[in-house]
Amino acid sequence: MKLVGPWISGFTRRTAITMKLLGIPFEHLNLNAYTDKEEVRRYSPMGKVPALVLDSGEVLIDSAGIIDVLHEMVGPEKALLPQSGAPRLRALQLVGVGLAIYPKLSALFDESLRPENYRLQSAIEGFAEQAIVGYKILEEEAGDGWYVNDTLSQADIMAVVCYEAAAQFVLPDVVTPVNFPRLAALAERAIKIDAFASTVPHL
Ligand SMILES: N[C@@H](CCC(=O)N[C@@H](CS)C(=O)NCC(=O)O)C(=O)O
Repeated sequence: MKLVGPWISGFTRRTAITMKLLGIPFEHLNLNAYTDKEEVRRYSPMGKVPALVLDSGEVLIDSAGIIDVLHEMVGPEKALLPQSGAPRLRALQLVGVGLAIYPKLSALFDESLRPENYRLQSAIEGFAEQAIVGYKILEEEAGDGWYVNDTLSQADIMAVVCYEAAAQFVLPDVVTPVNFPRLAALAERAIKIDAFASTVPHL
């Protein structure tokens, strides 16, 4: 299988972390949706990443659907999501918060690329405010271990992906270990694991 997209795409990174944790081998095609448009479109006609090219040649886009298929490949026992009930609901709630944060980071990053007098300050403030509400939820819900049943799940993966992208690139003055100590500790626990350490994002 081939995974198309760069680690700076949080959606691609969470997919890659999932594949590595599940022991599903893949070839990484480090193609950026914005700077490698033509090449990305060879695999993903709409230019979206991540795209997973299956061994059959079929292509799947959207990290949620891709991860669903990956979980199905390994079966519910190994899936990085509790199988049912309250733990599953909690994991999906937290993943939902992360999935809502990340596009705000992308929007903030896009705004930062505009010449200063073309930036819309109200939009920048709005995106940041929404993202920070999300980080506060993830911070409040974090403990000393992993989020759900102290077993690493999709909730931890998405929270770490969101924390690192903001802390390193998009909101480095706000999303700090001082303001979000539990998220910072979660990220520290995660980075000791190869799936996280080997997918560190670079601009
Ligand atoms: N919901 C999608 C979002 C994927 C997404 O927005 N990817 C961005 C890069 S992080 C992208 O492909 N941007 C290019 C574009 O939208 O044209 C997912 O979870 O995979």
